[in-house]
Amino acid sequence: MNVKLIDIPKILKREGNIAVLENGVVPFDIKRVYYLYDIPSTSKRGGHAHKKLNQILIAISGSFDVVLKDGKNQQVITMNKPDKGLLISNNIWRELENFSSGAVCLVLASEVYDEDDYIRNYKSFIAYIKNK
Ligand code: T46
Repeated sequence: MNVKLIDIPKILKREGNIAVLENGVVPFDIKRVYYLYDIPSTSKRGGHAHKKLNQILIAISGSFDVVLKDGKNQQVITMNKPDKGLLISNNIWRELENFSSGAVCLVLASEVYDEDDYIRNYKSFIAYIKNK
C-alpha cells in the first residue's frame, strides 16, 4: 500500500526535544498545514480519499488510529509518537479513530484545500481506483 512511516529527525536534549521537518524529509512541497484538536474520543474523522493530495500525519500529542484501504488491502496504524510521520499518498482511503484525550493530529499537505479533490463515498472510491 502506498503509505510509509517516516522517522522525523530530532534533537534530543535534557531540556526537551526538537523534531524538524524540512526539505528532503518531506517528499513534496508543503502548500498547507492544518491540525485536528479537541477531538471527542468517540469521533471518527476522515472517511475519504484524495485524487491528487499527498499528506503527512503526525500525532503531535496523544494518539489515534489510522485505518487505510487501497481497495485490495487494509491496515491500521497507531500514531502515538511525535517523531513519526505517516505519509499517505493519493488514492488511499483513510479513517481516523480512537483519539486519546488531548490528541492533536498535525497534517502537512501537498495541495491547498480543494473539495473537488475528495472522494467521500467508499463505493465511488472503489469505482474510481478500478478505472485508473
Ligand atoms: C484528511 C484528514 C486527516 C477546509 O475548509 N479546509 C481544510 O484545509 C480542511 C482540512 C477542511 N476544511 C473544511 C471541509 C469541511 O467542511 O472543514 C470541514 C471538515 O473537513 P473534513 O470533514 O474533511 O475533516 P476530516 O478531519 O475528516 O479530514 C481532514 C482532511 O480534510 C483530510 O484531507 O486526510 O483530515
